[in-house]
Amino acid sequence: MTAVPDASAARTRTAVVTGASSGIGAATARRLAAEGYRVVLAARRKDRIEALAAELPDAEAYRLDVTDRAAVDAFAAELDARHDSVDVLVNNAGGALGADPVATGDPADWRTMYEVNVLGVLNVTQALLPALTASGDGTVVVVSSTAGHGTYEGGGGYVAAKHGAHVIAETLRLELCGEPVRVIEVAPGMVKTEEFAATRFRGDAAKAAKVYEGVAEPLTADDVADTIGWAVTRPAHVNIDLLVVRPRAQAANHKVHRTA
Ligand code: 8X3
Repeated sequence: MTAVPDASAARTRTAVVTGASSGIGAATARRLAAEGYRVVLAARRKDRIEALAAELPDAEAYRLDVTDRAAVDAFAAELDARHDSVDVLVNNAGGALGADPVATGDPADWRTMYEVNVLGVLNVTQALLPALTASGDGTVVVVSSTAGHGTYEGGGGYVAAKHGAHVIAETLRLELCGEPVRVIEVAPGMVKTEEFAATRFRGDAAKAAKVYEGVAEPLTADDVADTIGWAVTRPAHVNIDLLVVRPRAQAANHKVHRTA
């Protein structure tokens, strides 16, 4: 594995990972811990992140709903009060609800997806930006999706929200040009995690399984964490603007090779 940039410096570098209770978030927390970061695991399910934190050499769990701005501000204030540095923020919390056509999609689902995938990223990024800037070498990662770069039938609200996450990354990078903060967007395609499709289809295991049916090797959470770990550990002057990662069997969101 590659070394954390400026690994010769005495201080330990800290990475905050949202949505760290499972899937890509948990895998990213493990990966950054392996790279030598102190990891702050943030998620709604405290039992899960506490269990993961206990496995890692230097980690702590913080119960956080990224859509709750007051809670996010309190989180940032607590890190600040402890004089904790924040060197890396991985905005991973997000998800899909439903796969209905635009004609029949539930506006409540669209709102929820906008809140977590867009306003969640905005909340945590705004709250931690002063600390990231003060670190002198900060990195903001936005885990978007290939759904942030193209659309597909039934994608509806999720595609709209992930386009929003992509726009945050693009705009923030422009606005921070000249500041010591990189903005990296990682856009995964089909990733088989225990929860993404199950959540999207509200626990309907058959519908969730259909997403990956006949796909020999969808990406795993570790595959995506590997790309995040790589991008974050490039030298400070190297900004990986956008990293799109898909399984070989998926040439586009609507073009997936499936065996019979
Ligand atoms: C997940 C990719 O194709 O399910 O972010 O929208 S997709």
